[in-house]
Amino acid sequence: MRIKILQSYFEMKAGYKAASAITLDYCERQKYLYSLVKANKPPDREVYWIKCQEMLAHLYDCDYLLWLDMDAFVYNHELRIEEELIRRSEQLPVMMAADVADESNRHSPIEANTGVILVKNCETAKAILNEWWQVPLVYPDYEKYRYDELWFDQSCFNGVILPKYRDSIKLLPDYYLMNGHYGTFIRHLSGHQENYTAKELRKICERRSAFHKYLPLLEEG
Ligand SMILES: [Mn+2]
Repeated sequence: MRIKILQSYFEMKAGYKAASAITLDYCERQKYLYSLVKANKPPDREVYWIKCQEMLAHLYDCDYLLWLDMDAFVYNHELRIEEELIRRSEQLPVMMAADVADESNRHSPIEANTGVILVKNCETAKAILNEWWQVPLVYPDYEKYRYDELWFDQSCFNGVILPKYRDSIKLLPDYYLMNGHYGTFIRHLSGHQENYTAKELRKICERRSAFHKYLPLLEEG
């Protein structure tokens, strides 16, 4: 089984170099493919939307594709995607975690967080990604999410795609496996404050000897 992790950035913000270096090391250790793509801003919407297009473009040389936002990284390098994620996905085309950052920030436990997405290379998954991209073009109520209305792609996913494809999407209530600030396998350091990702990542790297080697990447900003 071929597995690929995909990350994409528009601007290399503080913390992103370290987050991607950590995930690249994980992929080399586990013999997974890894792609880090410099994104172009789409002509008709904010850059957050590129995940739909980038995932579609990468579903050609792998059986499963794992999208990680740039503020996400693999925390536990011993765990394997086949065992921890794919086995839990029940063969469904898409698996995501509930939109919970931690137990004091349970944003929307019955909806999905789009920062970490496991996609099976199949026609239904491609249809989901295509339709997700089309949501603000097809549904007038969602047109505003192309630009400055939070949370862009995630609002469109939860408003239209999740209800429509409910039987094809595994939504993990135990979000902390593949998402959240304290994720046991994958962590997603989503936050509003300036440089939240870099600050939190520095704390994590300082506390774990195996992650000390990434501290210089955090000094560079
Ligand atoms: Mn994120």
